[in-house]
Amino acid sequence: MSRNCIGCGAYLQSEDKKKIGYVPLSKNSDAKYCERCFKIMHYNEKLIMPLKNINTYILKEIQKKKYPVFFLVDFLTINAETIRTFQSIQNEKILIISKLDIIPKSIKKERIGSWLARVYGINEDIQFISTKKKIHTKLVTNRMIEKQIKQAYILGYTNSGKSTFINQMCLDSHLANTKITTSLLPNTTVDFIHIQLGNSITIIDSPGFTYEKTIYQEKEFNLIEKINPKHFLKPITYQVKPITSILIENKIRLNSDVVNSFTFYMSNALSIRRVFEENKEMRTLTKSIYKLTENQDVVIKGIGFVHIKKACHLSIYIEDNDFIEIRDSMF
Ligand SMILES: Nc1nc2c(ncn2[C@@H]2O[C@H](COP(=O)(O)OP(=O)(O)OP(=O)(O)O)[C@@H](O)[C@H]2O)c(=O)[nH]1
Ligand SMILES: [Mg+2]
Repeated sequence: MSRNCIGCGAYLQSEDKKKIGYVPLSKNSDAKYCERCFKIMHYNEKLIMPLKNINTYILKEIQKKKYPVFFLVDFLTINAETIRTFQSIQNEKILIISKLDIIPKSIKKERIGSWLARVYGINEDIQFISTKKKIHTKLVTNRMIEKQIKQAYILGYTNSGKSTFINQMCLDSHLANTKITTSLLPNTTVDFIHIQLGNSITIIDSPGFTYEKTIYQEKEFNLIEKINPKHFLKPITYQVKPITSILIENKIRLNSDVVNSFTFYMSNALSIRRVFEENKEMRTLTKSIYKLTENQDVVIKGIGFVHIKKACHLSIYIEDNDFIEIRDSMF
């Protein structure tokens, strides 16, 4: 009988250790979890399975069934790519801003809603949740009951908190005692997982959409962990002059041609420091110059954004321009 891992959704197999769903033959007959999930859960091992063409696979699958979609995006990963993916979904859908607990208290939810409509043209219903703080974790099940929906997908980019949210739904409902694997690293869930909450509701967890490119390499576990904030964000402001630049993790350098103010909205675990513009240590990065008007944000895809107060010519040194997006600020 074919079985899937209840932690990540992979089909359990004992043929290829390097592929998803592997479980040693000796354990195959009664295993519920694959070896990778077992190691992540019990030994906190850092195991990433790169998934090929996952975005296309997800979009194709959800089109077949047309079930409603609850799409999670956390505050720091609202960007043109994540929103484009949300907008490409034809199913009935709701945008959920997850990890509400990391959003600085100074930013009001209403402001985020109107800004999303203005900058990204989001006209759909938007909701906020925090699984960590147990805020609105019954939102999906309540909606489903109210609208008599029997099946729904939980979608979102990798690490947006889908599986953690579903595990909480199971705890809340007392109707399913299963535990999906969650972790700080990307691609934890590798296939769809159907969770039956009692007789009337099925929640479907999904593999996360992945970015076309990422600023970290596959094995930069330390950096990947730092990017994901564990607590609420403390925005940090730097007053800058043209002779100084700000360097983020030796990967991105920002320089303004006028005296300016940069406020960083990204994980406080990341290294952000001042360097002299003449410093040669970043020679390998490519420089591009952007003309910014007053109060714009520079988005660094997958990491967060920097609020730039004054109009300027902003030089950005980075490995690839695709990580950068300039947008009107919510401030
Ligand atoms: N601060 C905060 N962190 C959260 C919250 N929900 C989930 N996380 C963390 O976000 C990380 C990713 O969570 P997952 O549930 O594995 O994310 P996912 O969307 O299922 O990721 P994939 O399976 O890779 O697509 C984990 O380290 C979680 O602990 C939340 O409400 N607040
Ligand atoms: Mg998951």
